[in-house]
Amino acid sequence: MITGMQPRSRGATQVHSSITEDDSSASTVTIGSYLATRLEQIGLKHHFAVAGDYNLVLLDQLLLNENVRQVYCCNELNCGFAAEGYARANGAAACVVTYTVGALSAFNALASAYAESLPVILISGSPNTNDLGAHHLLHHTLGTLNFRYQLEMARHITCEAVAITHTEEAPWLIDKAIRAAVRNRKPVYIEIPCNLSAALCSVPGPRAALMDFPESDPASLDAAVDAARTLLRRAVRPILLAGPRLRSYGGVNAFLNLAEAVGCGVAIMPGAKGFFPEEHKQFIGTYLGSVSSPGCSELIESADAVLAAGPIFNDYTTVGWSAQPAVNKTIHVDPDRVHVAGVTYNDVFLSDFLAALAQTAKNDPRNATTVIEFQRTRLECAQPAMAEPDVPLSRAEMCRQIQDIIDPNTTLIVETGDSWFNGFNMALPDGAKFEIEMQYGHIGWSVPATFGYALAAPGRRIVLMVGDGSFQLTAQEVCQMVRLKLPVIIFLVNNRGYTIEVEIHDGPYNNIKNWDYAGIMGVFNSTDGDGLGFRAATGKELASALNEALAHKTGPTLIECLIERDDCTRELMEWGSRVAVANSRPPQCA
Ligand code: DPX
Ligand code: MG
Repeated sequence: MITGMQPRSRGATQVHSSITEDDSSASTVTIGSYLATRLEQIGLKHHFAVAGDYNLVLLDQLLLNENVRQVYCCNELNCGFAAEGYARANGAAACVVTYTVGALSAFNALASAYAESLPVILISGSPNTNDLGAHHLLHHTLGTLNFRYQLEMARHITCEAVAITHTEEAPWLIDKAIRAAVRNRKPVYIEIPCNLSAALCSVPGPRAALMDFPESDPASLDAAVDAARTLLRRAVRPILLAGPRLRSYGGVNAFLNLAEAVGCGVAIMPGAKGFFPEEHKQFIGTYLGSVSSPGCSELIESADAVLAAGPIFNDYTTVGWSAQPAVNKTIHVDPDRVHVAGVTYNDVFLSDFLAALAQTAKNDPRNATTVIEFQRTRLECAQPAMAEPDVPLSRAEMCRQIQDIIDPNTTLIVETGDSWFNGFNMALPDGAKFEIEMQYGHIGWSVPATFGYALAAPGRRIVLMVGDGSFQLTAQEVCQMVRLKLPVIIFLVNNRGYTIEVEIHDGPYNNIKNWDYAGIMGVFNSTDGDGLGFRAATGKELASALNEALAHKTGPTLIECLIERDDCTRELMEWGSRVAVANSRPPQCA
């Protein structure tokens, strides 16, 4: 997979490609073929697509490259989310849609990729270049003569948006966009007119040109490392906190090295679950203010130095602005700058900073105070007891059984809703992974994202926890898991409504129409699919469905878990009430 912001040499060698860099036997290729080669060069084995007449020739061109397989989605929102999920496992992704009717739906998923720092390349077909100056009204547009609006809209949700209008410019513009995505770990947009996809342009150059990561400013890096080292050395009770941006910006390994060099307690933010081994002796839990895992928030809040690597402190993660380490004791490591006790060091990249600080910290005495305190004060949580097999299924029993199937090869994907909190409480053995879309929080994200992730990680056991309300947004993408025979296990939590919203602010709008979720698999199977659907109303039924799911390798298994509407986590209730208070603050007088 591709990882972000690696030093120059490492970044270039991590890409897998079957392409030889100096294959210059032909001097021209089609623009579509150029694009396909570039996608292959940055490590993609698949791209996602929904067909439309503005992109059909482009899709033909992309099909000619057999190393980057074309995968279809039911709609463009799902197509974008499938790519977003693929990028989580593979490091980058691409999706191809048609003009406006397709692209505007995909924009929502592209915004998710922006918020979650994932390099997703959205490619949209667009009108024939001859129509631009010919005063032609075109289908799939706003019915005006303006064909620039899509590009302009894309600029707000990408780090680079380009529209190809001439063949000669195509290589430069395609490279400009792809390089920006790879460097910045953000989505980009490329618009290709329908009559240019098969037009000729120059052959692609070496892939290294796409992977030239910028380096930190040496003086700024040294100053930031010195300041951070001083703060950590002076601290009696230092803590390290892993944040959600750590992986995107290539800092996971350096963070582990730093943690071991400093020797202190290490917590994770919920969006960083899986970025630090939970079985590590320095691990002290998940920090989420008053709903942190036992013993964790007390240590963070009483620490005198907190190094937060790639954190996102928003209203949700600070639990309605009630929990955030004080600036004067925080080393806040952003993707491209570092703040030490309120002083900002610009042009310092996260992976460079963590690696340099780890190297320096090895020369300092280790400080295990917060680890020792955690071990002294932690509450030993009792393993939840198995429920009576025939009593109605509870959330706790559902989670107990899901926990049992999480092995080192599992990726647990959790959707917005109480599935977040159920997921936070799961213990991850070393090797297990966790995916969450906590910054953007678009319900329905998880179904197509799981589809994309499963394609990119074929050897892993993929487990999804998704609520009924979320599932109703993007349910049809399960049919693509059926189509490609992906053995994903889906726990569909049917609590008859938007329970998280019930906890924040209840009303009739939180009730949803019930579906026959288990039965939906028959619809998707039709005559040729092999998905399984089960409904579990008791622990015994869940255990039996789970056994079938684990043995089933030729398609997804959906297990509808029937839960009482108000059977939610304690953490959701506490978090929901605090977020509700923050949301309802009256306007401040000037
Ligand atoms: C909404 C949310 O059933 O989960 O566990 O029952 O809450 P829980 P469900 O999937 O319901 C989800 C629901 C309606 N959020 O509780 S979290 C508002 C919302 C959003 N994204 C979009 N629309 C509305 N987050 C696209
Ligand atoms: Mg629900």
